[in-house]
Amino acid sequence: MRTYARRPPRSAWGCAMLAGLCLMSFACSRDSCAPTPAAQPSKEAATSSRAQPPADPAAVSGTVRFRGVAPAARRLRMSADPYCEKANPGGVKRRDVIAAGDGGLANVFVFIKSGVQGTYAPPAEQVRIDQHNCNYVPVVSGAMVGQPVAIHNSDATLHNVHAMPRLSRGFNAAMPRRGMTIVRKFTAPEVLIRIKCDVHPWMETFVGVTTNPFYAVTGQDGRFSISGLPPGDYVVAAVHPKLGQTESRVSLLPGAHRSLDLEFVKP
Ligand SMILES: [Cu+2]
Repeated sequence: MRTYARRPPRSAWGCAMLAGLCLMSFACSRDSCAPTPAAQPSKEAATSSRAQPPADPAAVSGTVRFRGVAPAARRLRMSADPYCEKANPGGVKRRDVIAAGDGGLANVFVFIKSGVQGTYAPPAEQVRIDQHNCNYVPVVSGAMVGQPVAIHNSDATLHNVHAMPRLSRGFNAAMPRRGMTIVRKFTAPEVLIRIKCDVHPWMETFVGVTTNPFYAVTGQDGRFSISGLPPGDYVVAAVHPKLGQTESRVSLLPGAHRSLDLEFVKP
């Protein structure tokens, strides 16, 4: 099982500064989720709502599957940039929907859409996204509100990183040299934020930004695992950059390890 889940250090549990953002819940359409602002909490309320590590944490894990006919692979035309063409001898075929033989779907952002109580501080650990051989790696990642997102250029060519969030401030940064890194933070929860390259139109990556650490990204087998959860009733949502969203409810008792499978159907 391979996920890209990121967890904050234990010392990061609880936050007051992010209380206003953390108390938002999500309202989702097919393609994206936007937070529904809650009433402004008082300072006392913010302090009292800090989440504590659960004594007997629960977990939910399973597989996201795709059922249907996946779109055909597209051949990427990189001839506009000789560096990219040389870095990908023979060309590249892009598959927007990557499903294993049993339907396991890669690159799905799975998160707790509602039901999480209290506030969580973002970890200091950077989420890393690389530009390598004229593609973004990984395709989907996750970050908490306020967590540093480092975007690196491993290529000896110009990339232009263009982030297009709806709820945070966007950015548009030229990265002309190999070895450059920019670090940015998103200030509001949003699933998913698209980041593209203005030089190479095939380059795009997606970041799911949440107010808590309970998320994961499916690997090639479609598996995900979210652990460390307090007991509660949750809505678990899965968002794929091209297929939209699906969700399911799950109730977790203390220490429970529940299995949950999610499915995208495309006739
Ligand atoms: Cu580029």
